[in-house]
Amino acid sequence: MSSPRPLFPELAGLRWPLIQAPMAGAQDARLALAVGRAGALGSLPAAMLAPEALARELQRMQAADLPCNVNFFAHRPPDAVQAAATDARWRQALAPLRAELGLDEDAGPVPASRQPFGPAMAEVLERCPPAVVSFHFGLPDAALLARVRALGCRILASATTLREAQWLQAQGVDAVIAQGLEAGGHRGHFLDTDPDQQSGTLALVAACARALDIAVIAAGGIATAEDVRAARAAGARAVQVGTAFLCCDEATTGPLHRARLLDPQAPTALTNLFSGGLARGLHNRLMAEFGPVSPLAPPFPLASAALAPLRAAAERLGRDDFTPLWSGTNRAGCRAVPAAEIVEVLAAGFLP
Ligand code: FMN
Repeated sequence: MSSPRPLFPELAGLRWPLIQAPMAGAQDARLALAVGRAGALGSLPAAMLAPEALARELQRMQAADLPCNVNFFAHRPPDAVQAAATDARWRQALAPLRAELGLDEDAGPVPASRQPFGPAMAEVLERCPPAVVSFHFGLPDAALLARVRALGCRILASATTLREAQWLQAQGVDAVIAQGLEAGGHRGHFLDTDPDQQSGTLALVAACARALDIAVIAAGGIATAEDVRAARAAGARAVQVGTAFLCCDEATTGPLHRARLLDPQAPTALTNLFSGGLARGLHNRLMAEFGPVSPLAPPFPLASAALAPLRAAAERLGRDDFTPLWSGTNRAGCRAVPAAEIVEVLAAGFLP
């Protein structure tokens, strides 16, 4: 049985053009290693890691001699004055919920948990360059991007519209991850931030494949071999899958989150409440209190800091009221099995 054409020659060792989506907060190198051993490309999400922690994770991948994709955010942090004002308003809005849980002391502002790619991370990559680097929320500035390119890493970036994909191609990325509205976690948008401007995965992949000269990777709602086949028929050279890996043995997804993912009836929505950025997750109490999208939430990534004590207190009581339950719309692939089994199911979509 012949393998499909590799996404890049450097990745010829991969059996499948299948990328396990980087999922900050839900995985570490253990999942990426399991996926790599099963013949697909494992990813290391770096947005919530300190540089030294990323270096340790990368060494685990390199010790196993497996290629990997290291993923960074490339957002522009909000200015300090705007941040302070919106943070104070958000804390005030959360005060009744804090009181309900007996958390009457507000700890006050804490540093943002998600940092954009910067010089310290570039140094880590220079010490142990990965095969692939991907960015979410656009790209870092030209000088930083040039440092990554100089290492010979293949560069991928998420696009939620054709316009974003064309902009990324013009900046010289090697492939575009076409992230449809079905996708779990944060929208990677950076030019077209209104979800009404965005489309489902298959329509976006088809538009990108027609208009671009570089490879298109489909992301969003892909959970079965049939979904893989549909993405390829629309023009995708590879697929990136997140939600289907969230319940597998090697993911670090918490028990409350896992339980909700395995409930086929649970609805998802796009919400800005948990970080300030629009992301798809399962409905929970916080979304019911404020509506999934609220002008009270401060800009990305500030909203999560004020929620952290509420989340921890509710989780101690066994409740997911304030936990971000990231999920795509398609949970047909979520199973509590080794990641290799998820890879095997998806890989069937690449067979003739
Ligand atoms: N994408 C990133 O580029 N970086 C991240 O750190 C990241 N974190 C995510 C965390 C979770 C729990 C999920 C479900 C998705 C995350 N994503 C992230 C989005 C994925 O890259 C991808 O677009 C999405 O998972 C594809 O849709 P699917 O979940 O339906 O497979």
